[in-house]
Amino acid sequence: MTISIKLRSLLQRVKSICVLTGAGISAESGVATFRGVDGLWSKLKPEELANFDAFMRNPELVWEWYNYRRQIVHDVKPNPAHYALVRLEELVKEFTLVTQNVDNLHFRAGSKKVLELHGNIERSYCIDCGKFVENVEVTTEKKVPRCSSCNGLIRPDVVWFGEMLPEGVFEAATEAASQCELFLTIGTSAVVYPAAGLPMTARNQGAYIVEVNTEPTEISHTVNETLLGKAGEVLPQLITILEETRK
Ligand code: BV8
Ligand code: ZN
Repeated sequence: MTISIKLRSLLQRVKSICVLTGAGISAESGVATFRGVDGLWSKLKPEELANFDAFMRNPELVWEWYNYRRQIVHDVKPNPAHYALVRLEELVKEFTLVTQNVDNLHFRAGSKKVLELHGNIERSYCIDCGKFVENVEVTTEKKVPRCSSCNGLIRPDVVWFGEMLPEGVFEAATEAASQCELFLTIGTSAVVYPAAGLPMTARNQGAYIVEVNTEPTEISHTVNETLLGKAGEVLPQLITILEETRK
C-alpha cells in the first residue's frame, strides 16, 4: 500500500480532520464485523435482530444476542488503530471522530471527542419510562430484565434499523464533515445510511477523502485515495508521517 505524495503533504499541514469508523476498526481487537464472511450477519439477519419489532417479537433472542456481543466487547482491548486515532486527536487542531460502532473501544482507547451515531452497547434503558440502567445490573440476567421503577422491558441503547439517530449527533457529524480538510473513512462497508453519506458530504465541500479498508467498498469509486490494508497497520503509518513534521 503506498501513501501518495499528495496525502503526505496534506498530512504535514492539515488543520482539520473528520474520521468515520465502522466495525473494521475493531476487527483486529477480535470483534466480529457485520458483513464479512465470518460476520455477525452471516448467521443471523439484521432484520431478525437489530430492529425494534424483532425485539418486541422475541425480546429474549435479541437480548441474548446483545449479551453475547457485550461479553465479547468486555473481554477485548482497543488495537493500534484505535490508539492511532487518539494520537491524531492530540496532533490535529480540529478533530472529530464519528463512529458507527457501539463497542465503546474508542473511549476505552482514550479518544475524547467521539460522536456515537448508533449508540453504545454498554448502556441500556427501559422502553416505557426511558430510565437508564447500568449494565452491571442487567447483563447477568438470561431473560430480558425489567425496569425497577415501572417493570418495562430493558433494551440496549443502540440505534436499530428504522430508528432515528440520537438527537443532534448526526447533525454534529455533518457539521464536522462539512468543515474538514481531510476525511478518513475507516473500516466501514459504507452501506448503512445516513452514516454512509458523510464521506460525500465532505467531498462536496472539497475535502480530500481517504478510505482505509482491507477491500474495496461501495464508495471506493468516489474517494480520492484508498489505502488497502488493515487499519491497525495503515493508521500508525499516517501518524508517523504527521509526527515527522509536527515535532
Ligand atoms: C435512520 C445497530 C432515520 C447497533 C445498526 C437513507 C437515509 C436514511 C435511512 C436509510 C436510507 N436508506 C436506507 C435506510 C434505512 C437504514 C439503512 O441504512 N439500511 C441499509 C442496510 C440499506 N438506516 C436506518 O434505519 C438508520 N436510521 O436512518 O433513521 C429514518 C428512520 C426511518 C426511516 C427512514 C429513515 C439506522 C441505521 C443504524 C442501524 N443499526 N446496528 C448494533 O447492533 O450494532 S447498523 C450496523 O451496520 C452497525 O451499527 C454498523 O455500525 C453498521 C455499518 O456496518 P460497518 O460498521 O460498515 O460494518 P461492516 O461489517 O458492514 O463492514 C466492515 C468493513 O470493515 C468492511 O468493509 C471490511 O472490509 C472492513 N474491514 C474488516 N477488517 C478490517 C477492515 N478494514 C480495515 N481494517 C481491518 N482490519
Ligand atoms: Zn421503566
